[in-house]
Parts: sequence; structure tokens; C-alpha cells
Amino acid sequence: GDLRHDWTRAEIRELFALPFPELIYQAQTLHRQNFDPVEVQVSTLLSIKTGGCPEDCAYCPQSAKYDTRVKAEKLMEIDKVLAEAKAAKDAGASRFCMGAAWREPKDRDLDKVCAMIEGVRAMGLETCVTLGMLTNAQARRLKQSGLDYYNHNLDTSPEFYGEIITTRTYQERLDTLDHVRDAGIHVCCGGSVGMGEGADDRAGMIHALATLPVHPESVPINLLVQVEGTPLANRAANEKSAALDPIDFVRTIAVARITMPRARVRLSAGRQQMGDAVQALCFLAGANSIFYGDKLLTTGNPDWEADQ
Ligand code: SAM
Ligand code: DTB
Ligand code: SF4
Repeated sequence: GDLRHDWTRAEIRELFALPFPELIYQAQTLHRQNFDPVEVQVSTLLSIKTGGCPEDCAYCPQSAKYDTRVKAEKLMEIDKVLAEAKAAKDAGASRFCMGAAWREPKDRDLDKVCAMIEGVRAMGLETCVTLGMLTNAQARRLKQSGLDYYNHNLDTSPEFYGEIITTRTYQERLDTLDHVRDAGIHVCCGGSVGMGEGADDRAGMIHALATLPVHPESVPINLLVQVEGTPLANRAANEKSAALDPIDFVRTIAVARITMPRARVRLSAGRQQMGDAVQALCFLAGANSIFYGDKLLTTGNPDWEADQ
């Protein structure tokens, strides 16, 4: 049927609470109505500007506020980025995603990023970048360079958000998403779980995504990768808090699939910790995209041979 943008939080809570076989059945049914159920889209990530970020996202090894092993680097040279894109294409990726640890790009930096996008696109790869907050004019420039997707996550529920990030508001994220959408770029927007949020926050995150005026074309669901030195890794170590039940991760994927049936739901960070059995359940629950390549931005990812 028609796509819905008027989901209530209560309806989404009810989906999360369905008996597991019923939830998977509904998700798989919608998955098959909208996609080839045995096809998985593969995107490769590259950190084109690593570390030294002024934001304070409590999960992130790239924030300058935390003492992690990631050291700040300059924006990569275009030729090096294109060589990485070529290697990703040769390994079978269909989309190349370039991430920069910025609060927002400077116009000078954007010139270089636009050249990278043009070069990657010329190889026949889809392009995606994630550069932090964007103005309307910056989004239009990226569109002119041929950008296919912009990644900017809502990260969690509006209520839990303040526990994770204090340097940028939820509304600022929504504004950037509007600018990307208005410029005619496809939206890649999701979030993370396993950050100490409650079940209602997971419902709140999916609710925020599924009630956007247009559903994101691509929805990355990340499982927190605990990186030494970040507040979330410290918190988990001190509180000995129970890690997220893997079945609750699978439920999050299923509810994303049911509420946003035409979106690519991407199994994102955390696959290394998940193991194959949990990943297989995620594919049954409607995930149909992965990050592919031995590295995410700064942390590990399953070997590409294993993913093949
Ligand atoms: N600096 C840009 C921004 O935040 O908009 C782009 C890159 S940022 C690393 C993109 C996303 O990666 C975050 O929104 C978060 O969902 C995810 N992420 C970052 N660190 C993570 C971690 N340790 N575990 C899981 N997901 C993480
Ligand atoms: C997204 O939602 N996940 C990706 C991508 N968008 C940019 C990033 C995951 C980063 C995991 C931690 C790291 O490798 O630094
Ligand atoms: Fe910076 Fe992005 Fe990391 Fe937040 S998630 S600290 S904005 S690189």
C-alpha cells in the first residue's frame, strides 16, 4: 500500500513488542514486496578527514574532546581518495561514502570534496558524503558536483539525544536534512543503538525517521562500537551495564523495515561484534545493505573476503 508518514509513537512501540516470529514475518513480507530479497547493496566507507572534530558525540573516537588513539589528520589528497575508490569498485562496492570529522565544511574544503565526488562518480560508483551540518547553498553545490547521497543521522530519540551530544541540537540536524532534501540529494539518515538508551528511545528514533516528510532513501542502523577513551565506553565499563540484547538490535531493523518499506536499511557499525548468526537474522528482518571493506571510518569491519 501507500507509504505512511503519520506513524504514532504508540504504534511503533507496539511493533517492537510483537512476538518475534510475527515481527519478522511482517518485516519479511514488506521486504519482498519492495525488494529482491536475496540482494544486498554494498557501500564502502573512507575517512577523508580524520579526527580533531569539535563536536562532543559521546560515542565518537574522532571528537577532539576525548583522549582516544585517533589522531587528527588533514583532508586527504584527491588522488589518494580516487585510488581508494577504484579499489572499492574493484572489490565489488556499488557506492563510495566519504566521511569528514567536521562540525560543518568550510567553502574552501567543499571545492576539494566536490572534485572527489566528480572523480568517484566518473568511475561509475554512486557517491555519498557525510561532512556535518550544511547550509542550503552548500547542499546545492554538492548537488551540482553530482552527489547522489548525503549521510546525516538523527542518532537517537529526541529525549535521549542530550545524553549523547550537547554541541549541536536535534533541530539543527533536521534543518540540515531539509537542506539536503531541498537540493534534490538522496537522504541517508539513521542512528545508533546500544548507547545505554531504553526501548522507548529506540522506538523514538524510528518514529523520528519514519515521520520525516519524505522517508530517507537509506537508513543506517549502527550498533555502538565501544572505543576506549570515549564517554560511552567509559560509562559501560564503570556501570557494568548490560549490553544490548542482540534480539533488540534485530527488532530495531525489523521496525525500520516495516515503517519505511522502500528504504535501504543498512546494517552499519558493529557487524564485527555481531557475528554471522545475528547478521543473518538482520537480513531476514529486512536489512538489505552493508558497509563493505576492512575498515569503517576509524574502527574495524569484517574482511571483505568473508563478506563475499
Ligand atoms: N561528522 C559527521 C557527522 O557526525 O555528521 C559525519 C561522520 S559521523 C562518524 C557519522 C555517524 O557514525 C554518527 O552519526 C554515528 O551514528 C556513527 N558512529 C560514529 N561513531 C560510532 C561508534 N563508535 N559506534 C557506532 N556508530 C558510530
Ligand atoms: C553511519 O551511520 N555509520 C558510518 C557512516 N554513517 C558514516 C560510520 C560508522 C563509524 C563507526 C566508528 C568509526 O569507525 O570511527
Ligand atoms: Fe564529529 Fe561526527 Fe564524530 Fe560527532 S560523530 S564527534 S560530528 S566526527
